[in-house]
Amino acid sequence: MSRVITIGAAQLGPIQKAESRAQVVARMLVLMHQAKAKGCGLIVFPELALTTFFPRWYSEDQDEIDAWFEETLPGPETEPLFAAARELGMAFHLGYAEKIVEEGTLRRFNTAVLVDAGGEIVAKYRKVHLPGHDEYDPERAHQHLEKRYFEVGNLGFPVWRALGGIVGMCICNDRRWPETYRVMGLQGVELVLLGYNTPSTNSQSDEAPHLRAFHNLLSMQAGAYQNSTWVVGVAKAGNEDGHELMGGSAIIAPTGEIVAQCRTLGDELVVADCDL
Ligand code: CDV
Repeated sequence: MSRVITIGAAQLGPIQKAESRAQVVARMLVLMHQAKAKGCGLIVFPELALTTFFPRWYSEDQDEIDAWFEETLPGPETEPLFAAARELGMAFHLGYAEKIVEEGTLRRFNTAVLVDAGGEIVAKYRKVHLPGHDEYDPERAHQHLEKRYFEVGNLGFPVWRALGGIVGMCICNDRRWPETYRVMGLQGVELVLLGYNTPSTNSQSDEAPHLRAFHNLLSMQAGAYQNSTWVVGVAKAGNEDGHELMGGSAIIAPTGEIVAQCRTLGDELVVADCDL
């Protein structure tokens, strides 16, 4: 028996440091309506989708840092996404910076949620593999301060019975590690959702952009094939304040084949009918 869900991979083009959440959410709503017109039951947005990729900027000012984080979800600026899910009857996956008090301790994570078509958060994942460094590094063309701004995720790699199947999530650098998919594979995962912000170049090596794009797809296609799962990998792409992020957002079948892929570095929706 087939269980088909139509999925939209909603790549976001660049978000500049000065751009507001309201501006970004307006772009996301356009993509949600496009997805609805194409029959999507789920739309997938990137890692840290609501702002520029702020870990490239060093700061010692905690107020300045906290301005990148969400203390509530939905909050006043993100509520329109939840309202659109309810109005359109469409689930969404969203990456964001989470600031939360847990057991009396203030904590910050690089997080993703799955929101169902009723606008309820039904699954939450916190990034485990945090790349980069925790102090200012003058050798780098851009900083990558995830180790400064986030704690390692404390939820493991669970799966959820949702959307008529078994769904898992991971975030960006997690996609490069076989155990990410394997832990979910051993729980029977059928659909892995992930967002990424990946620089097109590495200022510490001479790796060419085409090789980095190959590694992006290699990791996700291998994870899909070796665990017989759909993988939906969605980029935030393009030039953010002078720094290039790769695109290449893709919907990958359990065979390892790419069935839909973005061609631009801007806001772009690609869609596939995914039989779980
Ligand atoms: N946001 C990320 O986790 N980016 C890493 C880069 C820094 C290599 C990635 O694995 O794509």
